[in-house]
Amino acid sequence: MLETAAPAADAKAGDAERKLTDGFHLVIEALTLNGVTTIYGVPGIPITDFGRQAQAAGIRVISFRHEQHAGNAAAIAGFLTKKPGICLTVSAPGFLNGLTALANATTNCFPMILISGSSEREIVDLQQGDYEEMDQLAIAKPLCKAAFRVLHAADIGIGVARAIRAAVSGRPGGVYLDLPGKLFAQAIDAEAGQKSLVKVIDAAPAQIPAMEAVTRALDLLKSARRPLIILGKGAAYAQADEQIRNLVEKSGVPFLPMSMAKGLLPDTHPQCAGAARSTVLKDSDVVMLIGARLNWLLSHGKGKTWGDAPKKFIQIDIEPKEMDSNVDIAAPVVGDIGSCVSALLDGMGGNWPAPPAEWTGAVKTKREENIAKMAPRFLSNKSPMDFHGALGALRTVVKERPDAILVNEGANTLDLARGAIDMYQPRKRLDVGTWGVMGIGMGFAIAAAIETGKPVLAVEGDSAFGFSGMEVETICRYNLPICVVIFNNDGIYRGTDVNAVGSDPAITTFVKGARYDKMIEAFGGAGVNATTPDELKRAVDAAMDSGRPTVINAVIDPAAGTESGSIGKLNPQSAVRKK
Ligand SMILES: Cc1ncc(C[n+]2csc(CCOP(=O)(O)OP(=O)(O)O)c2C)c(N)n1
Ligand SMILES: [Mg+2]
Repeated sequence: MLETAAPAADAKAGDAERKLTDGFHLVIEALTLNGVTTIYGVPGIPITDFGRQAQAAGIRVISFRHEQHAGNAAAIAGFLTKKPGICLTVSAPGFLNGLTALANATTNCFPMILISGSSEREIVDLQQGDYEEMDQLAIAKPLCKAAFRVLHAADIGIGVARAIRAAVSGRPGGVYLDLPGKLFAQAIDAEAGQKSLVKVIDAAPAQIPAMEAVTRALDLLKSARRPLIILGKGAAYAQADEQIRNLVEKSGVPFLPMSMAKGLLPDTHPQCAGAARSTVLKDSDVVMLIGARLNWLLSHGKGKTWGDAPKKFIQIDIEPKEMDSNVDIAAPVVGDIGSCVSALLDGMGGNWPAPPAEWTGAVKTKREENIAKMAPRFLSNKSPMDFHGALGALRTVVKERPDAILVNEGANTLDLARGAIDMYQPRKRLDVGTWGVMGIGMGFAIAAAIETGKPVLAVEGDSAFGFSGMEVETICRYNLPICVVIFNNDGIYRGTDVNAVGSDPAITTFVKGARYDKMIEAFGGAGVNATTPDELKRAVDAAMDSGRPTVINAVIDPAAGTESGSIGKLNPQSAVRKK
C-alpha cells in the first residue's frame, strides 16, 4: 500500500525514509472506508490502472462493454442497497456515455456516483485540444444532484465523502465526481493522506416528520369514505417493508402499487387494488401517496383519470418541494418514509376504524371481475404466441420463484408484463422507471445478480433488448444467473408496419424472424428459440435451475402489439391529415 520514496525523487536529504501514497491509493481507500465493494465501469485512459488497483485491493470491478450499462448497473445497485452505486468511466465520450444513466438515476431518485477521469485542466480550460477534452464538471452539473471535482490528493477523502453524502441523503440521486488524470499520480505524505480520509457517519440521517403533520394526515384519512393508498418506488427504496405493511393492514385501505413498488405487499394481497386501478383512481376521495409522485405516471393527479368527485391528497415524501407540485396537497408529511410511516402507525393507536365496507367491497368486486376477465387470456397457447400467452408462462415462473428478480423493458412487453406478472416480495421488479427509458435491461440485470446473488429474469421487448444487448458478453464473462427472454415481435410496438413509399423498411420494423438466441451462443451461453408458452416455460425453468446465462428468443406474433403499448395517447396528434 505505502511506497518509500526513491532518494532521487526527493529534494531534501533525509526524506528517503518518508512514506508516500498517491491518488490511486487514496481513492481506493476512501471508497473502501465507506463500504464500497463494487465498481461498475469501462476502462481506458486515465482510469485503467485505477481499476486494476481497485480490483487488486479487493473491490469487485465489473467491466462492461458500454458505460451507459455500467451506469445503469450502478444506479440500480443504489436502489437495491441504499448505498451509492459507483460507475467509473474515462473522459469525454466515456463520461457522456455514463451521463444518461446518471441523469436517469437522478430522475428516479437512485443514489449513484459517476466517477470519470478527466483530461489536463490547464489544457481543457484554455480549450487547447487535449486528448478527450471536455469540461465534464460543467456538463454534469445540471443533470445530477451534485457535482464535485478533486484537484489535490489531500482532498480525495473530503471529495468522496461529499459525493456519498450528496447521493444518499434527503432525496437520493446521481452525483458526479470528476477526477483529473493527474490526481491519480499525485504523491503525498502517506500519514497525511491517511488522516485526510473521511468515514461518512450517518450518510442518510432520518428525517422525522412534524407531529402536527402526522395528526393532520391521520384526521384526513379517518374522515375518508373511499380512501386509497398509493405506494411508489420511494416506498420500496426505503426498506421500511414491515412498517408499510403494518400501516396498510391496520388501516384496511385498498392499496395501489406503482410499477417498482409491486411486491412491497404481494399483488395477491386481499387489499391490493392493482387490478382495479382505474376504478380506485376515479372513485377514491382521499389518497395517501407514500413515496409516489404525482407526475405523468399518475396523470399529474388531475383530469379524467381521477374522476370528477373532489379529491384530497396526503403525501409522504422526503422532499418538501414535492408537495403541491401538480395539485394541492391537503396533508403533506415530510420526512423519510420509514420515520413517517412509523409515526403514522403510532398515531393510529389500537382501534383504527376500517374504511366503509361499501367501498372496500366495491373495489374487491371490480378487482375480481378484472382478474377473471384476464385469466383465460393467460392460457392462450397460440403459436406464434401473443403477449398474454407468453406472459401466462412467465407469470407462473415468478409465482413459483418469488425471490427471483424481474427486469422489464419494452412498450407492449413492459405494459402487459406489469399487469400480468404478480410480484410477491419487495424490490423484485426493476423497470424503465420515471422516464420510460429503453436500455436499462442488461445493466439492471447484471447489478441485480451481483448485488443480491438471486436469479434474474429479464423480460425484454426486441427493440428494448437491442439498446444493451452487447452486455450478454458481460453476463457470460462473469457467469451470472441471468435469463433474458426477448419478446420478438419483429419490431418496435409490432413488426407489421410498411413503408408507404416502398424503398427502405418501415421505421418501426426489424429483420423478420431474427434469432436473438444465437447471440449468446457466441459467448458460450445457452440460446433457446421458444415458439409456444410451454416451450417458453420449460426453457426459463431450465435456465433458472441451472443459473446458466441464457437468452430465449420468444417468437411473438408480429401483429400482436399496439403503438406505444398503453401510452399511445401521448403521441402528438395534428389536425392536419397525415401524408
Ligand atoms: C432511450 C429511448 N429511446 C427510445 C424510446 C422510445 N421507445 C419506447 S418503447 C420503444 C421500444 C418498443 O419496442 P419493443 O421493445 O420491441 O417492445 P414491444 O412493444 O414491441 O413489445 C422505444 C424505441 C425510449 N423510450 N427510450
Ligand atoms: Mg418488439
